[in-house]
Amino acid sequence: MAVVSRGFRRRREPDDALPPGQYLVRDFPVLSAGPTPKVALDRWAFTITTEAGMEHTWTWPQLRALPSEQFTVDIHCVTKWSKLGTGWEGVSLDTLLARVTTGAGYALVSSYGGYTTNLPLPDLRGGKAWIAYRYQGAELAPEHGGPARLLVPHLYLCKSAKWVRGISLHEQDQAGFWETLGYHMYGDPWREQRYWGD
Ligand SMILES: Nc1nc2c(c(=O)[nH]1)N[C@H]1C(S)=C(S)[C@@H](COP(=O)(O)O)O[C@H]1N2
Ligand SMILES: [Mo]
Repeated sequence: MAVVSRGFRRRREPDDALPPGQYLVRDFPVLSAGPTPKVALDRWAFTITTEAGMEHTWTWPQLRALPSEQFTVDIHCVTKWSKLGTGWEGVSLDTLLARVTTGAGYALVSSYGGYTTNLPLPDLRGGKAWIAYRYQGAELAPEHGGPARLLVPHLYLCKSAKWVRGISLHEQDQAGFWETLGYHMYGDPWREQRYWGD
């Protein structure tokens, strides 16, 4: 390991970690398009539905029994706040999708409460997306999506559906809630894809 004196140590510049147009926050803002739904854990289920209509469902105990990962990621909201180094625990979508046979290219994610959001299926694979149920060492708070939310931190946070209920797979991309209202179909923070046409 190189020994570098304090004066010469190159500090991590905020610009390296912050996508264009974003600013840092210390708190964790809550952005919900409606009320926080109450989901009893004994009635909670998560379902992946393929383009052929095949359903794969996990109950809460089944989800929690799967191998989980702890991961630290930066999150970026389309309304321009970013939070660096947030710590989570959850099940990788790779683990869930391993059971699923599909040739679909797109995913439409839906939540308890009715929220939806869309993204390409490859963005859920390769260690880039999780069903997260713990945040900073505690069970995920209801206002942040507890009992479980999707977390896809390489895209704007509107793709990270709180109170996630299921994912349906499709051959065509279908706009979700904010995407229908003019937000970007893909939403890459590093290319500042906030709205249609960005
Ligand atoms: N179910 C649901 N998920 C959602 C939303 C929502 O309104 N409902 N808002 C999205 C948006 S636009 C953002 S920025 C993040 C906010 O997550 P937070 O409230 O935990 O900060 O959740 C996303 N997931
Ligand atoms: Mo957002």
